[in-house]
Amino acid sequence: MQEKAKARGFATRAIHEGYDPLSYHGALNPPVFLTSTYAFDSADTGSARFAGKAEGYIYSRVGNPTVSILETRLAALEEGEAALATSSGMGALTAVIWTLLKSGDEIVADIMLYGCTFGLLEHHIGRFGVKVLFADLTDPSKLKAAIGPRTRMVITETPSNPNMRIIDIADIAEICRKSGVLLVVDNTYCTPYLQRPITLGADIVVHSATKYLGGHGDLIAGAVVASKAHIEQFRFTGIKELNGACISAFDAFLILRGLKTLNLRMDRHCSTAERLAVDLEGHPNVERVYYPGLDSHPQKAVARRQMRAMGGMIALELRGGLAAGRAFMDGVQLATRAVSLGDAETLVQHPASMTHATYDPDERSSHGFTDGLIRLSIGLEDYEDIRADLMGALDRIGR
Ligand code: 7XF
Repeated sequence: MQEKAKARGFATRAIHEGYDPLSYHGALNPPVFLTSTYAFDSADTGSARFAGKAEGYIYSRVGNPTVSILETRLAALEEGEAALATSSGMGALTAVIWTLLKSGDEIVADIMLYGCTFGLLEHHIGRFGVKVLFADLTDPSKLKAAIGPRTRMVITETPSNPNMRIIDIADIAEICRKSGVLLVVDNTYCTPYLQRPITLGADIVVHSATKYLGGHGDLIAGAVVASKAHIEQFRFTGIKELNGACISAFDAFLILRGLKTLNLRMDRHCSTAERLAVDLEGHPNVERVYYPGLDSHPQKAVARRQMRAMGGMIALELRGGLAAGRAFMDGVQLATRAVSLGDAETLVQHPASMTHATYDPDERSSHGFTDGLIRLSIGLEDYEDIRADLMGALDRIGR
């Protein structure tokens, strides 16, 4: 299966992997199995399934045929052995952490993470006896220094939400491997079309499928891709008994639909963002643009090595800081003021007061992002229209 999956191109896998219409009455699209439970043909069958001695579905918290198709497809796209779909990106991450760690264990995490991932690690997981050290993973020597005898897991995103730092996955994977530590990479910003962390040495990939994988802003979901053995544990311990974060069959169907156009959408997000980053950098009211495709980005060489294209997310700081940023946000007319990302619509938000409000002001400065930072998720509208909207809002600041 893996060999066959790798032999086919990305788009072909995104459209076909894991589903044969002829096994479902010829239906071009997979059926949505809206069922919570499954009939056993005998008491013996039921107990054998519970004991893991017979194949077959038991209950939709641990498996559902529509969800299985999505899981097969995601594993093929990430080039991992297996996948688990979850009810949210946070559900994916907590299934991994709660399954693998116990009191006394340590995590090393990059200093810049999605706000609720940071909230979990900084404010909550300590209550369960798990210690978290934050290190700037753009510098691999800092990772080496942070790993100790109790470290079990390293967690990072690249590019980091919201300020687009790039972590060299192959480099830190090598350090993790030598130290016997698991590397977890949140691949939400890139999707497997732009970057495949497992092929670079990561052990576990997590996603918010709410974003580009679904692609249409109509669902909340997540996923984990890892070895078969890990996925079994995440399914039967993480989801079944620890967090219960199972995905609905209908959301799995919507993601399968979204995946059919993932490469086309990503190409468009990336090509528009690449042009807009240059335009924004040239505007007199812009202090700084964070986008790995720009020559001004400090880790552009690493980005070019590990990413197919530079993604659809841009962060920027305006001359005039927070007040200018707020005026810019209020000045857009086509872009939507909203959190989340990866949708057809261009979205604009203010991390310090929205997605990353879990970082207090001191944490924001020590973890390296400013109160004035504005984040853009570049949509699929015509480049000229997005450009006119963003440039118009920039022109109007302070007028
Ligand atoms: O649980 P979710 O599906 O919302 O996913 C959590 C999550 C995990 N990893 C990354 C890199 C994410 O960006 C997210 C969700 N981020 C949204 C955002 O940054 O706009 C959430 C809106 S508050």
